[in-house]
Amino acid sequence: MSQHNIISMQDEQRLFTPFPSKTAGTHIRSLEEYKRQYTRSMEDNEGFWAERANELLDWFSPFTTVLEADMDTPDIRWFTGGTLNVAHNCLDRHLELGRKDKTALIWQGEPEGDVITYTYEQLYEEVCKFANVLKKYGVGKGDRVALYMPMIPELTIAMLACVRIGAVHSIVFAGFSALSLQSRVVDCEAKILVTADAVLRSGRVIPLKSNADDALTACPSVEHVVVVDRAGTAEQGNLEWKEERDIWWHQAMQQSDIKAFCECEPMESEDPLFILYTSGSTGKPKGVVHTTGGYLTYAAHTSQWVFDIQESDVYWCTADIGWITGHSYIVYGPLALGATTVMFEGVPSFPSPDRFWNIVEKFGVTIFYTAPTVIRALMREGLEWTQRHDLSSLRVLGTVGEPINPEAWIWYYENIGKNKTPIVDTWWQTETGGIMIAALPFATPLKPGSATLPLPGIDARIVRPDGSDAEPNEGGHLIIRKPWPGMLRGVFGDPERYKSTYFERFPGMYESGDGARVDNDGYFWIMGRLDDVINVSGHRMGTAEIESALVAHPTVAEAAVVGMPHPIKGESIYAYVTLKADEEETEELRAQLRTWVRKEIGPIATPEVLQFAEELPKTRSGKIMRRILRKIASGSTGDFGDTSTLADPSVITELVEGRTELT
Ligand code: 6R9
Repeated sequence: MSQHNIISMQDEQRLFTPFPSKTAGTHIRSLEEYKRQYTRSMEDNEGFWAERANELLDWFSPFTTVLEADMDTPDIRWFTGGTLNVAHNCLDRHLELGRKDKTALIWQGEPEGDVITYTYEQLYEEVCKFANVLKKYGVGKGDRVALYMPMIPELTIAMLACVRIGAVHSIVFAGFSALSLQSRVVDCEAKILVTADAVLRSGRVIPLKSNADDALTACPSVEHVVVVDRAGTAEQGNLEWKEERDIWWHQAMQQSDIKAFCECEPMESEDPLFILYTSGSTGKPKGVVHTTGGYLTYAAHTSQWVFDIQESDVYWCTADIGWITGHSYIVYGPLALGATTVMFEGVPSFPSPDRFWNIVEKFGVTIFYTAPTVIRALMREGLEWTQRHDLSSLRVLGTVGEPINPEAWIWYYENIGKNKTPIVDTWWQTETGGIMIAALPFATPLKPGSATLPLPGIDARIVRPDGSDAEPNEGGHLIIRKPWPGMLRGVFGDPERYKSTYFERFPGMYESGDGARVDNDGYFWIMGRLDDVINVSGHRMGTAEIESALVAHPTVAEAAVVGMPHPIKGESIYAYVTLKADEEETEELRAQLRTWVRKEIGPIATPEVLQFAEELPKTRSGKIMRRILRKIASGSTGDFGDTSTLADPSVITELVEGRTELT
């Protein structure tokens, strides 16, 4: 995370006492109640989670054991003996609970007029139909289905259809390239890929199926591709079609044998639910595996307590479903609670920077969850955009993805929440399945820039490199000591990596990879990643991944990638590239290399700055000294600390000069 954030956060002293909630509500309403719940959850951890699992979910058969856990192997099992189905919990049971005609999903397309609302009954029917389509094309329990789709209702429908029949979905963000898609599809051996002809973004039509076609040239497991007609590009003759492989979504759904009823597959609590790939510090993205009973309990539990979702709420999380935030807080959490969830296809700035506020006003959104990068970008646009809209429906605001700088927090609080709406800053990860550290909106006093306190059930600590407890205010590794139901259960196909990434360094604990400190009041201040992962606009990018994309280019000999502070994105990507002998450092090649990365991984991985370097700073044993590269990227020209292990100290001077020439 950027330096200015850390500094301003260390000085942050403001405290905002909680507001009384205007809704009656059954959830936690005071700090005392939070403390009582927290203490109880630590003393009787299994009792606490068993109670939540039974309160929140409908089980076909009750679980007989709450937890079997070995954090060393690791082998974690929650709610064994229990069977359930996630689609049943998100849809079917609500039909009997009087929510048949309640709006489950409000979809706002990118064009203002494209709005579709689904009642719980309508969503149920669509999901049943698509589940039948999947079955018809050979998908069964345990099979993987890859979803590479825009933010359209068919994505939510496809997810729920998969889990209804026990298939495991693996969603690949539609902004990823053909190659990124390919490596994920190959890794999880998906049987079917669901995609769309194109994505609508900022008024443009961006082809999507053509990427899928490119990816599938080397994905032998994929038997069929289901294609949603989002943009009508086929009519313009712009779509390649493989008759025996490709199927139109709308045609498949209209077939006479596709009924609007499909039995739910009873799943064991520990049956896999989905795989979601996320970047790590080394190698290829990891397929994080989440399982059925624990994940859904956790998604529902955190949705209820952190967002205070009530029956009448209109809840909107602005994330893309291609990331974990969308999985847990657009789809599974809110629908398990029977809430009304909003899904938006577009971006905050198109056609104008008041798009979000327009949507809040249009649908009377009461709970709004977004990312600091969005807040910072909209802050820059000025208040004329927020003042145009009636935002008085809002009662809870949230943020996620990266630390929020106090300035952005205060802007959000004053101009969106109008000084009367709590902000929940939620710290969590793809691996944690749901929110871990966050305020409870009508209970926790807030400090701008702090994710505040661990949720009941979560034993979060800061430890030193040797595993001992850090003192208050001492920065260290953020770890979790007790298992929790939403935690990952594996890295798909790679048990060794599962263990070594998360459970090896600190025995018996889950290692998050984040640095943090806890202040004298027990508040957590997240300082960002401690490993080689960059957080660009709230999205995790592994430096190793970008480096290997760069060195795959025929002109590149060596590459090193680091994060650089960025006023809106939090961090952006800074790449140092050494060319092969005889290659020339031209502006054209610089542009080519940036485009290359974009094509290899996707637009979010494009280096903001690409500096040619004769040489990289290395130790005598040949290790690149990233610490120095990070310093130069952030604009510092002196004080490089201990450079005695550098093989050739003059490299630094050259790099600093090279940077100055760039800017
Ligand atoms: C949910 C999500 C996880 C990483 C995580 C941390 C950063 C997320 C944060 C935050 C400070 C917050 N992060 N929320 N840092 N404050 N409220 O973003 O998952 O994409 O896996 O990223 O994001 O560094 O380790 P994921």
